[in-house]
Amino acid sequence: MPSVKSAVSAAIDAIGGVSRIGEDPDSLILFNAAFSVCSEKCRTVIRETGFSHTNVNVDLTTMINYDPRYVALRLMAWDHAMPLAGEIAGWTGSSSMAKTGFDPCVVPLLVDMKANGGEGMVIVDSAVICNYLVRLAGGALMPTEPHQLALVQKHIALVDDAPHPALLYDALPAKDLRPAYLKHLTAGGGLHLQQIRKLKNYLAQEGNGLDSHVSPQAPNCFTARC
Ligand SMILES: N[C@@H](CCC(=O)N[C@@H](CS)C(=O)NCC(=O)O)C(=O)O
Repeated sequence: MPSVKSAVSAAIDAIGGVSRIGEDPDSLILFNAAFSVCSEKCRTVIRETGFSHTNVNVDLTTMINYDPRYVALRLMAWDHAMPLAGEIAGWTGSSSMAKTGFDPCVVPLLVDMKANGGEGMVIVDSAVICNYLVRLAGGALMPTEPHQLALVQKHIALVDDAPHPALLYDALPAKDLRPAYLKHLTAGGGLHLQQIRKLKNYLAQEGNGLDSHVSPQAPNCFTARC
């Protein structure tokens, strides 16, 4: 298994889009996408903490989030006890990791290079990342009064479980209910199908490094996605 540090370098080589913010930007690295609600939550919290960090802008429109070098980094946060996204029956439109499982291909993702005695730790899921950052900052962003705290937690859970806009369209192009100007952006077979094609191409590449995670029944598929 590669180190967190080398997995981060490989993912950054694949993605680019690096901005260094503050005086000590090497400890915290936030992989996220500009037009992603989950990413926006994490960007807001990290900004509020005032932590220096490296921001890695993952351009979802190019589907670079399916690159095996990013997926390999993300899989470092998977504890294998959690089902993969797609393995839990029933489509709800929610992208809550707790309810729908671990998705190896999405943003946001945080790396804390100082954690685990300097070995580094990969943290995924926006709610988990926000809670982690708040704790790292000493908790000051969270209320201590129990009812206030419960209210904040309720709001976090509501957002986490709300049907995700990106999941509300395109799985079946005929059910795409978006306005025409947005439909136009993903014309030609549906975003979902384009994503599956991109993923299959990556998985078919020699030495993609993901062999142990690929479905034995369908060798060019992730169990989770295809
Ligand atoms: N529960 C996850 C959801 C992550 C998620 O669905 N991310 C979306 C953007 S908000 C994504 O990366 N989509 C890209 C794709 O599915 O290819 C979280 O809160 O982090």
